[in-house]
Amino acid sequence: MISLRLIFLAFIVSFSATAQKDYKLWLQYDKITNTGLASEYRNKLQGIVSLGNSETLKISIKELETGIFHMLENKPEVFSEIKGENKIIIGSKTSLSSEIQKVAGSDFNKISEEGFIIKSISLKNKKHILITGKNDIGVLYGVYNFLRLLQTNKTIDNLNIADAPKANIRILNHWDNLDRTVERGYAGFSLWNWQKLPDFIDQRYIDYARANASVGINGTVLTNVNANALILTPQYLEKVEALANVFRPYGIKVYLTARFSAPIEIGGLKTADPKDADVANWWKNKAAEIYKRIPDFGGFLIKANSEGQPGPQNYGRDHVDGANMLADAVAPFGGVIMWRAFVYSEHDANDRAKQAYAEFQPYDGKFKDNVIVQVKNGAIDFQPREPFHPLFGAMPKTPLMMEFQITQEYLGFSTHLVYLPKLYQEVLESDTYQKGKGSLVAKVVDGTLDHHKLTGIAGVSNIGNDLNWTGHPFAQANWYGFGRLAWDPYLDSETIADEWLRCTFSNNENFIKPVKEMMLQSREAVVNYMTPLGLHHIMDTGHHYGPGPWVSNLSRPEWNPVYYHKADKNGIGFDRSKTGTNATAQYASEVEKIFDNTETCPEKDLLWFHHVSWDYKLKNGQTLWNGMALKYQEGVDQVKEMQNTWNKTKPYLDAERFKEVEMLLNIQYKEAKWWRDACLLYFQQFSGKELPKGVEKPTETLEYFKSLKFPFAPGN
Ligand code: BDP
Repeated sequence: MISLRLIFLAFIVSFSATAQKDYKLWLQYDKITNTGLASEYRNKLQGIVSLGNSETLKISIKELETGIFHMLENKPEVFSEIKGENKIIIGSKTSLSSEIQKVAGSDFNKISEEGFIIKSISLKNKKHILITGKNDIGVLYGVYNFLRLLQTNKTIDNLNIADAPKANIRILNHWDNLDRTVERGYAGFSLWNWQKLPDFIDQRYIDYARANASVGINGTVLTNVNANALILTPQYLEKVEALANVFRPYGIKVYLTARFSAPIEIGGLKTADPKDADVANWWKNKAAEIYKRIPDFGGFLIKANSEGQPGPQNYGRDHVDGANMLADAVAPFGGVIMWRAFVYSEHDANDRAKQAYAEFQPYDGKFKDNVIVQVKNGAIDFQPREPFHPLFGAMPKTPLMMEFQITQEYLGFSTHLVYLPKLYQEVLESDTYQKGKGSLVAKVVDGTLDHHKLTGIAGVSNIGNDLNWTGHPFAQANWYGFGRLAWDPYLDSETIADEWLRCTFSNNENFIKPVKEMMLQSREAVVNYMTPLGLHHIMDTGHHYGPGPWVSNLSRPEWNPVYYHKADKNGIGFDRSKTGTNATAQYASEVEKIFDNTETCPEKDLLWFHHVSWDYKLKNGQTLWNGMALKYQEGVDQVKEMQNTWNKTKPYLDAERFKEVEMLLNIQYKEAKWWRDACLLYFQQFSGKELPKGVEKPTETLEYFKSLKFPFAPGN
């Protein structure tokens, strides 16, 4: 009996240890094992001086206390005035004495409203560390950055850091429904427990805010872009208000999706025509009602006339009419309208990749000042690889906001380890040539290219109520990395991976080096085993789980994979060059020239822009068929490599997280082979060629792969 109880207790203890590690994300604050370093830190961090007592500063103190307590096993004392030496002094600019202001003086010129300064200073010959900003939120950002220095075992001598975000709106888009299902969510149900709100504040909301603030995310759209108007009713607004109150001191504004037909559905009007005075008034009153509850409400995100959602076109109006009407409603309160450019229509016979540009580009300069157009990173839909969206660089008079997908709808759900900052970086570094060489997408997004003040980066959240938040422990890196890149779109994804690994797992180089390598190549691996050489959208129907290149029976042509790969006896690929749909002409002429010609088109994008024969010669001398088959094999081999790497990490981390990732990599390996075999067997029907040497023979038939059905695939 006793031993049974002991076993049970041991189970509980180990279970909660895993849960805690997974749950704590990158804010582990593990004990610093390098004893020399730890004692050095301890000497230099002998207390906290807080110059102010706002909620945000209280959070800053608590975070410092928690971090230092766990990392150095030393609870720092908190003072309200500067005494002795080696204190961490925190406070915003106006709370600093003139003496300290003088020391930090010119650094304030380097930062914007949300920026921070971390500086080693000397006051009356006593050394201290100052963490400040123009506002308290800058102080909090500084505190998280300072703690990261400790977490990553960096020196804290001669600190002189001044940093500020490059985009204003750094926001998560939750595709969360009011019934708590999450569209394209693979990490459980929605965090928002609408039924218990507003009275029950789940600790999760607070930890969510901490995690976001620690990487500089300052906004959250709580609801799905496929919106439900009920969120705008008092019953729900009361709950939204409660969440806004939790997030506010962390610098996070709440936004909602606005269903365009809400005036009819919840307002009792006969129309939602944006030119109708009653409709415009309804939205004005709705905005006033929301701002009364939530004075810092961010604004609305709108998906209109896209995939069946209502919009201004239902009334013969256009996107500008719709966006500007809503912009007027929120303008008096400083609100913003994020209007999505994700549009395509089954009634438009044009190449789907061209439709958003065709529709939106002519609107350039026509939106009100508080409208920002939200554009997905590529012209189709969050594929493992897409060339950058041609709207970037084509609407200089309109603020454009980047929309990345963090949740892995098309990248293996939360079972595949894919480090997405690599993808984000590739897009942000792309050159639009809008104003000649160097007109990077990042410069469009941060507003520097066209001098826009309203700027933003959105990420479709991968967060749910799973213990580890994101389904896969490594998917936490995608949340983290998104935040870091939204703060600074010029950061290197390798640096981000390094930071994240150290904060989440260990500072041991024997762990960091190989695992970082593994993360960095994981994105190329998924491209290889799913959609090499520019293939895209060949995932199975609806749920997008697993391969489905054969699917051809969906009602809308552009929902069928066959529309995208166009495989036939002559070859494979979508001809978007001059000889085809001429989508290449939507890019600046320098870019157009590169993409238009098979000679200059990067091979990674070849089949995105060109239909080439099975015998087409690739740069490495292989025929296209052989090269493609070898890429699929390479993807599988890369996952095998990832498994080998992971297996060697066992000594460096807790058994539970080791095991979790080990199991997930096993699934990924199985599914990579599934992708390879299913796609190659299917395309082989057209190429009529043998698999080249080096590619493993499929163990199942094409019929078998086609017969697989997943009626309950998540996120659908
Ligand atoms: C697609 C998703 C769909 C979303 C849509 C969107 O399959 O669930 O509603 O994008 O972004 O990727 O609106």
